[in-house]
Amino acid sequence: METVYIGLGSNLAAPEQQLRQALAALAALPDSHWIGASALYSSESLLPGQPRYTNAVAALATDLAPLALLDALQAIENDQGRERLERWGPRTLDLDILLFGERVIDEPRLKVPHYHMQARAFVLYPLAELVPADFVLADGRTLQGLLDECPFEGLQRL
Ligand code: ROI
Repeated sequence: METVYIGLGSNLAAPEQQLRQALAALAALPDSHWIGASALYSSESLLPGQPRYTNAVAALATDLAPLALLDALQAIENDQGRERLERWGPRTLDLDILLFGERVIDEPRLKVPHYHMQARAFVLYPLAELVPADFVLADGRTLQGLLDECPFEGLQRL
């Protein structure tokens, strides 16, 4: 089994409820075991003019292959009414594979570690609740190093 970290985000249709429903769906994924989830965090959208986001990170142990996990996450997004209208648009639910064990994955549908995670407080601070303080990413960077570059400012722990 590999340990995977999944970023959750929502800024439409009762975001806290969307995240709680999604966490329950993640806990029920086949061939996987629940490890835990961070608190929920609220922050402004990185793109102006959108509602605030609620974000969290979940940890699972899984025997699913990366693309099978991605398919399962997209099915959960779709179940919760995700409509893919515009890239970066507001969404009922976004599920991103942040880290997949130690793997570096570079496929058209899936890049891991997730592209933007290194600079996003709403990913790094929840992730830091789930991993040891000396956690090292597949590319050698430490989580602490990323946190040092990424102010907590603007993030509200719910
Ligand atoms: N902003 C926040 N705070 N949280 C998100 O999950 C998020 N996701 C996005 C954009 C629009 C970039 N901004 C975000 O895709």
